[in-house]
Amino acid sequence: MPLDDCRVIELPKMSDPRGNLSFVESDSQVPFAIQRVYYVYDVPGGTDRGGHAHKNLHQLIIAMSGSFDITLDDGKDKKKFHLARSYYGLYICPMIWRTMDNFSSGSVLMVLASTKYAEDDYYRNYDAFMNARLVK
Ligand code: T46
Repeated sequence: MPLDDCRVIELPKMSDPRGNLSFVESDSQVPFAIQRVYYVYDVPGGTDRGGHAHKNLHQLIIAMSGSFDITLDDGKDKKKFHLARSYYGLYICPMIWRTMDNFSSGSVLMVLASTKYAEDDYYRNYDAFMNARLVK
């Protein structure tokens, strides 16, 4: 799938003087059924994460707190996104190499994912990812 299929999705925001509320439902705000939620936190300053692609996984990444950058690469083009609001999510389709950096102090990166964890869904080697890209 091309990089253009990845996009920032604006989530519903129920604005309220008591505090705002946003929500995500399977096959509604996201184009997949959600099977897993995980989150990354306590990231030391200057750390890079990611450096892999998924064969079949669809994901939505939300900055629940703080901010960070995500760079997406489909083997041809690259695009960088800055996530800083919990009512925006970055949808990432399969076969996209991603790296995350520039985490602010106290940031929390949450991911809604279309499948349970499976290590064999990963390309953790860029050359292997590029070879697979060429045959797809
Ligand atoms: C991604 C980015 C945004 C599990 O056991 N279960 C899980 O659900 C996940 C996601 C990871 N793990 C294990 C696998 C590794 O031993 O946790 C360890 C750290 O995972 P990783 O180095 O892949 O973490 P990140 O932050 O580089 O990447 C993660 C996701 O793996 C990946 O799908 O897109 O967040």
